[in-house]
Amino acid sequence: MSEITVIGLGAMGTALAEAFLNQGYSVTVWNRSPAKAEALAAKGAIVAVSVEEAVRSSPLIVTCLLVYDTVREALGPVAAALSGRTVVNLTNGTPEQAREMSDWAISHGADYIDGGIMAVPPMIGGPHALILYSGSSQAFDACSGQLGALGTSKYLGEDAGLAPLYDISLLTGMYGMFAGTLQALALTGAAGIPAGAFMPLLASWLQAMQGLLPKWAEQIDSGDHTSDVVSNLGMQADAYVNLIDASRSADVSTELVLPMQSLMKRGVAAGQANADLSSLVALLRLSKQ
Ligand code: FVH
Repeated sequence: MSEITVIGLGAMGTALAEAFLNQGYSVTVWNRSPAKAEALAAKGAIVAVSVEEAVRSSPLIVTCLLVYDTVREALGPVAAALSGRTVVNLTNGTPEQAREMSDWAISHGADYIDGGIMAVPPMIGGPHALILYSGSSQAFDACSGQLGALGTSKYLGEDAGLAPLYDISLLTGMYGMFAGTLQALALTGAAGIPAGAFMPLLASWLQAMQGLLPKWAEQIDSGDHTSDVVSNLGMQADAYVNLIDASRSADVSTELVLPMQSLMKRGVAAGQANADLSSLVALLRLSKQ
């Protein structure tokens, strides 16, 4: 018997297993392609020859596979062995998938915790690796010590869908920043400006703009989007046209920037020209309109 089983030894699963081993836990591992377990075996992991053996080896089962379907594919045939164990699924997915997985695991007698990893593999085990959890609070309390080996844990509540909801929302914010960065670099690059020369300015500008976000949260929660600065939506919508025109003149694609313009136009048409940009969030919630 071991304390923790890790199922899935891709880049992330391997980092998770290593972090548990580094904290002195006894760890059983399983991966579809057995070769990926060899390096962990050299570090003290026990390699299971089947998923069933892996599941039966520990009370705490951590899964980190590519997508939810692969988790069900792997665990489905050995569902009976899950009874009495805790499954912590750190595979990326949607809130709906997490709730379905939770119902499925509970129906087989297991406790279920879903997780969202806000880190890349080299960060695992360090304090900057944030791992979001939701699902059974009782099970989370019981294994929070072991999970602490992976990074900083944040438990969000009983609904298993919360961790993926926060995870996906954080990733959405990240991709928005990446999209803007790609556009900015294409535009400056088309003018022959090296990325290395422009990037420090962009990084510090993005950091300065982060200062607006707490006010947005207040405005969205209160519903009062009154603009008390000098950058209301109407002004920004007019200036935004220049982003599009400058890209077109430089023969840079506008595919990343056009959707924001369309939302700004909707906001102005809805009478929100004098409000702050935070007022646009309501227009994205289609069923509320
Ligand atoms: N890597 C990262 O930066 C991100 C950070 C945030 C969280 N994600 C999510 O973590 C999940 C695993 O990601 P990964 O980086 O470990 O992914 P891979 O290295 O591609 O490994 C995939 C593992 O899944 C196994 N697998 C795939 N299909 C099946 C299947 N049908 N049956 C059983 N196992 C399967 C694969 O096995 P193998 O190809 O080695 O045999 C790997 O173990 C993921 O949800 C990220 O979104 C990572």
